[in-house]
Amino acid sequence: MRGMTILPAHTVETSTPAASASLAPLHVEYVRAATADLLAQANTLAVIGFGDTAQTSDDPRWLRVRLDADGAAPLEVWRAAGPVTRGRDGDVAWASNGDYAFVALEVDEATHGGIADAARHAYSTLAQWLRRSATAHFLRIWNYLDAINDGEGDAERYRLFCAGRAVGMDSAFVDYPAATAIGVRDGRRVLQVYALAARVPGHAVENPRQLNAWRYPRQYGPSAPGFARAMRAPSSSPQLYISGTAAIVGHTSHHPEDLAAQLNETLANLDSLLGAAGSTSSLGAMSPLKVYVRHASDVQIVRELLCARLGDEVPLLLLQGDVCRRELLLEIEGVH
Ligand code: 3EB
Repeated sequence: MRGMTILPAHTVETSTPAASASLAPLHVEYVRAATADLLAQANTLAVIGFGDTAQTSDDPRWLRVRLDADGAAPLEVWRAAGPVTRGRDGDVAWASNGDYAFVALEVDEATHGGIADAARHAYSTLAQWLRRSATAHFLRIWNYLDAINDGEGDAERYRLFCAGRAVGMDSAFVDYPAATAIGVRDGRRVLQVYALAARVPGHAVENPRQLNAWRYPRQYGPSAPGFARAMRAPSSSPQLYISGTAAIVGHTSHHPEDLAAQLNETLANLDSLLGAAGSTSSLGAMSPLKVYVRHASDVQIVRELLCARLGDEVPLLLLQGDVCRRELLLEIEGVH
């Protein structure tokens, strides 16, 4: 978003949880259950399925992400305190309990002349929806697009996506939210964007080991990616939404082609991020992590290495997905 007037208010955030914190925390977990049973619960804000799960629903709270897991994936469920209302406004599927909202939409690239304009359209549509809602503040956004690394140089699809996203972000984005952008490989040129928003703004957190992504130098593309390394929720107990985190130190990818070294660097980045967020606990049973692994053949070894480093308590969801820089073999996100 270089050259634009909207800049995040925060740089490196090191303070303890803010006094404005006020919402009951959202509950995020991976479960093995029937979609219909989860959706039957009045406080269910979203249910996300992965890969070619047989489960499906017309409910706006249901979303399928087109990434395969190692074996049958659990469902990701978001639960709010108190009853959730839901609906569709045009292409936007939404659900809200008044404090938090889940919003999702899919944009066909062909109807927008490509990935850049599809991203612009997705972001301006979501921003417009949020502005009219009780939950105007983005906390966390996920972006899934086909063939993310196709195209050379500034014509790479990820860079085009970043350019369109930068245009589509408007005043709804006072701070950049935490985010994920991952490539799917099913040949469907449909951009999928979904988000968590809140009635009260969160606090963006940056990572002292990493350059703020929105300050990445020109070599990574004409539009720097607009996201924060993490977002502290405005919740009554501390909750951190961690962006996709990879083996980037400063702005440079480290250990190209070395899976184990990238994993260690990524874990060092996560440690540093938790420190910057003022977190007093390490990753554990209450820290569901999602791990994107570029090569299906690496998934099992990544699971083993992670269990060895983090213990068996941390809920892990491993997905085969393409990270936005070709040399990066894995990326980890999560809630803590
Ligand atoms: C990185 O640190 C790795 O463009 O929204 C991670 C999380 C990454 C979010 C995004 C990109 C995005 O730059 C890539």
